[in-house]
Amino acid sequence: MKLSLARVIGTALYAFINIASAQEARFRQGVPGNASYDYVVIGGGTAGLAIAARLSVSASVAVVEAGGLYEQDNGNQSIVPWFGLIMPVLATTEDYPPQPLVDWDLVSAPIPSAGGRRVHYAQGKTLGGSSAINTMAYHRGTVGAHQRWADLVGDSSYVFEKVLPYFKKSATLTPPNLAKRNAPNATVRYDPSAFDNSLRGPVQVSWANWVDPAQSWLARAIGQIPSAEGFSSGTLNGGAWVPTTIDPKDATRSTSKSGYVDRLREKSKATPVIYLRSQASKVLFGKDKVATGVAVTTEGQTYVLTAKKEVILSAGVFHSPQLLMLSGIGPASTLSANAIPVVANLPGVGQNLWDQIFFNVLRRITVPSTGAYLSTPAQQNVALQQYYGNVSGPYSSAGGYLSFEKLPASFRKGFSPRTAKALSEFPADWPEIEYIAPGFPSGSPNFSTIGSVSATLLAPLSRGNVTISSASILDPPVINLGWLTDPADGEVLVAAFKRVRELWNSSAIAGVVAGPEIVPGAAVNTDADILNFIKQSAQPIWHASSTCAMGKSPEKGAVVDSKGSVFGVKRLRVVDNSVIPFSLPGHPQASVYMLAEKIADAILKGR
Ligand SMILES: Cc1cc2nc3c(=O)[nH]c(=O)nc-3n(C[C@H](O)[C@H](O)[C@H](O)COP(=O)(O)OP(=O)(O)OC[C@H]3O[C@@H](n4cnc5c(N)ncnc54)[C@H](O)[C@@H]3O)c2cc1C
Ligand SMILES: *[C@@H]1O[C@H](CO)[C@@H](O)[C@H](O)[C@H]1NC(C)=O
Ligand SMILES: *[C@@H]1O[C@H](CO)[C@@H](O)[C@H](O)[C@H]1NC(C)=O
Ligand SMILES: *[C@@H]1O[C@H](CO)[C@@H](O)[C@H](O)[C@H]1NC(C)=O
Ligand SMILES: *[C@@H]1O[C@H](CO)[C@@H](O)[C@H](O)[C@H]1NC(C)=O
Ligand SMILES: *[C@@H]1O[C@H](CO)[C@@H](O)[C@H](O)[C@H]1NC(C)=O
Ligand SMILES: *[C@@H]1O[C@H](CO)[C@@H](O)[C@H](O)[C@H]1NC(C)=O
Ligand SMILES: *[C@H]1O[C@@H](CO)[C@H](O)[C@@H](O)[C@@H]1NC(C)=O
Repeated sequence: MKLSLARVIGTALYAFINIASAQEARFRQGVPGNASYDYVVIGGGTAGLAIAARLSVSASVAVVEAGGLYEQDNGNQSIVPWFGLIMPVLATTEDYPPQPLVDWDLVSAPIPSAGGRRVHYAQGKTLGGSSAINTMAYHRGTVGAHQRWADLVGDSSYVFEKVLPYFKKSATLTPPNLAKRNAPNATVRYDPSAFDNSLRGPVQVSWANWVDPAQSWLARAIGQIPSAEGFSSGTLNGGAWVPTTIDPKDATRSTSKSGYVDRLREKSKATPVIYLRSQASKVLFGKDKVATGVAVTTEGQTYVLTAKKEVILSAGVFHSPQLLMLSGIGPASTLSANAIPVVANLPGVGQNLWDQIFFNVLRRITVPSTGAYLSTPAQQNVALQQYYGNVSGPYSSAGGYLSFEKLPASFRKGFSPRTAKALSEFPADWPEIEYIAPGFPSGSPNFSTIGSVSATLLAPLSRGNVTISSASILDPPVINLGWLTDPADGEVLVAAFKRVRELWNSSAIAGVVAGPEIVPGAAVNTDADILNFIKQSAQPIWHASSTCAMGKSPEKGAVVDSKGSVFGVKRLRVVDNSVIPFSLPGHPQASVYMLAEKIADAILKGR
């Protein structure tokens, strides 16, 4: 027994070391120094690697990525699904533990409307970007949200039916393995026609071979209406076990790097040249405001990557607007305040920051959660055998149960007429709230799990902004999250709080709930107290978006057109979550991949 365990671990360790040292040789690495390519992509993240890989089929492509390889720099934290839900980079308080090898260490400006707090906002700084540190939930937006996208940008190719081929092109779905899945009571529902595995989409999407028992109970409270088709067919209503970006072959995280670099490389010699640990400092322009290349610094050496066709900016929601401003594209007042010559006065750069926030209500439950199965070295050894020997067990899973709804009528009675009207302007199929219900080991002999039911605001009316404090790339972007600056958001979250308390009270879980509420506790009862609790405790779910919004015209705040091309200059696009004109309801990574596929296709077709 001991011997075989040692062998399992030994084999895993050997494999791990081998993977780490072989990684750098697995793709073409850029050598610092002036060079010329058809396309230069800034940011090897979620969107950046997807678009670079597709373009490299018929063009030379360079990717400039500030981070290194997460397989080396973050190891199991970024590879083993379970760690993806508990790793330190997810801390949101100002005194978070820094993880500089994989995170940008961004901390927001104080948020006066949310208790004056500063928030650590994780953003992947590694090849793969935020797809290498996210919590892996995979789903898509709604038909109504896509219609709104199409209407807002004046391009009917953004309706759900027209983007569906790009969702399909980016991802492969593996159905659940019911023989290995430990919980027959956690029925998976999905619509196979929402995927097309013959396209061999690089991102792997699957359901893990492990269900958290505590979540299987909490699911009963938050998912009274099960979703018939899962969340990838254009509806988000009711609850479902969400699929995750996990490769079912070995239960490892699937990222833009593992999908669009490692997998595609195996099929084709055409791969981008990747400059690791290299930071772009600005986009360079020639005459007629044509983007000609990118200034890059690698370990102190500064050089120019010339773009013969286009520069594509995919540095993410905070750094794409920063780089535009440093390059002379942004609000003229911000540029002149930082002595940056104006190339294009685009007032919308950095504005229109959408951010979804959530709060938790905690109670005791008597069913153990996943963490309880890993709380002793002996249990961890069993779980390691399940994971490495059988691709199963607690380490193999990150997935959970999600549910979505517009708040029921009984919770809307307190809304001001203004709030009610603002909410009525969202599409009919756009959920206002998402519920997630994980559990954590309690460490108490009296009950096994601290259960958390959270509500995330998916219809926020507050907007933040991103700006700069200097003309230097070495200074981080200044992030004003703007949470709860619109009073409607407070009204909706207070109503959602009461809804969460009701869900906790549901008879479906009464048998496993023990004792009174732990957080915030019964003393928090009036609307004012509830709102104060939310201001003091709200957290980001890391879905910030829309700071370089796509739209019809720069006068109305748009930064790029519906092909991602930046207004007022030539041969420069932005392609990442910053250009989606609003936060789609729910989790964005599937939509970011779709967008990269869609724009790559447009570029390849000469549009
Ligand atoms: C902790 C966390 C959890 C999340 N959970 C989920 C989830 O469960 N499901 C889901 O759908 N979404 C989730 N998201 C959101 C989703 O992962 C992101 O919205 C998405 O990955 C963003 O993709 P992007 O291409 O816009 O940016 P990114 O993937 O962040 O890519 C930007 C890249 O640009 C690089 N870069 C930036 N500046 C420079 C520069 N100057 N020079 C060179 N390189 C630069 C960065 O290092 C990075 O690699 C989560 C995000 C986080 C951070
Ligand atoms: C690299 O290109 C820049 C800009 O074109 C130029 O100023 C510089 O001299 C070049 N460096 C080398 C080593 O050729
Ligand atoms: C579901 O099944 C698992 C495994 O048998 C069990 O631990 C869990 O309590 C069950 N959940 C519910 C809601 O019955
Ligand atoms: C491996 O999975 C099978 C089901 O496919 C299960 O019967 C077996 O018990 C598992 N083994 C371990 C060690 O978990
Ligand atoms: C936990 O159980 C112990 C022993 O039964 C008891 O003394 C204690 O009050 C309990 N604590 C809580 C928080 O219920
Ligand atoms: C950004 O938002 C902050 C806080 O809401 C506001 O004070 C500031 O004027 C805004 N800055 C810019 C550049 O828009
Ligand atoms: C929850 O149930 C308790 C006990 O039945 C009741 O007193 C309380 O009002 C309920 N709370 C909510 C929010 O439904
Ligand atoms: C991941 O790291 C390697 C090398 O340190 C260990 O051998 C593995 O046991 C570990 N995996 C898990 C699931 O913790």
